[in-house]
Amino acid sequence: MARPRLSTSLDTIVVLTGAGISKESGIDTFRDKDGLWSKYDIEEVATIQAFQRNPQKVLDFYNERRASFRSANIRANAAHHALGRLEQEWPGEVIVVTQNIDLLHEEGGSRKVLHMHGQAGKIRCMHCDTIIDSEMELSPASVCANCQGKGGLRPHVVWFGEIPLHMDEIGEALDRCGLFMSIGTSGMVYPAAGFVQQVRIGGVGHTVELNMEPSDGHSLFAERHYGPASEVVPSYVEKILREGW
Ligand code: BV8
Repeated sequence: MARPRLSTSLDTIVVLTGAGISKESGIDTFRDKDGLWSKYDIEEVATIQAFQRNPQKVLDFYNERRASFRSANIRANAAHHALGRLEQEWPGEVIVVTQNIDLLHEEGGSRKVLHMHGQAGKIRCMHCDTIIDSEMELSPASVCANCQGKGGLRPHVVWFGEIPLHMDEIGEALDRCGLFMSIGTSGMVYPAAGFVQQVRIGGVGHTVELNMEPSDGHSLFAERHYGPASEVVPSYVEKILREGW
């Protein structure tokens, strides 16, 4: 494994996060033993085909998750706040690329957040492409306030088979970052799971995995620390602010 080069304060840091960073905030992950995909079938609730086949079932799945994110006891944890501190105190740019659809990074103080799989708090009309913040309960009978179209309102999330958001900006950041951190993701879903490879092949960055357990792509990372995000993330942020990587 190549020795990581010394960081410079001009380095851009890219942080990829997945459901594991929000687990300690009370949001279910997908693939842990009690995770969402142990209760729901991806093909039934998280594809465009599922929405076309049975929109009510898909909308009920997201209505329930959207409502759960709004409950008062879902708060940013120490890992989210540590990344907010990193953005405030690191002299270079810090970009959080999250697969998560919650707003806990923003609550933790991160300002540059790219939600590549969309956001639970937004809805999109498939007739006029309007995207708005909305807490409304969605149904196939819901009417778009912009175009008055019916049956086209969906959560603004990226389903399997759909192209993730902000891919050009993410790719450019991966190629120039000095540090790529991957936090709380199983490394099972592409293209996010392939970002570490892109940094190793096309970029110059040092690669670090911070997770509860080794992810699918753990061997691709130059440095790995395991444990709950609320512990490993603050201590790793402390280390890079003190001495770089
Ligand atoms: C696409 C919707 C084409 C919102 C989600 C190769 C290349 C490209 C595509 C593919 C490919 N192979 C297969 C594909 C297709 C597919 C795919 O990857 N399938 C998988 C199942 C094999 N990908 C797609 O369809 C994507 N689109 O490819 O378009 C394209 C692409 C690029 C350019 C042009 C064209 C679209 C994928 C997006 C699907 N939508 N979510 C929502 O409902 O939330 S994905 C869903 O999985 C969530 O977004 C979730 O975040 C994501 C990944 O899961 P994780 O976040 O990693 O969560 P998981 O539960 O799996 O793991 C949690 C981890 O945390 C575990 O490791 C655990 O140990 C750890 N953990 C737990 N507790 C803690 C912890 N860590 C720290 N502390 C703790 N306390």
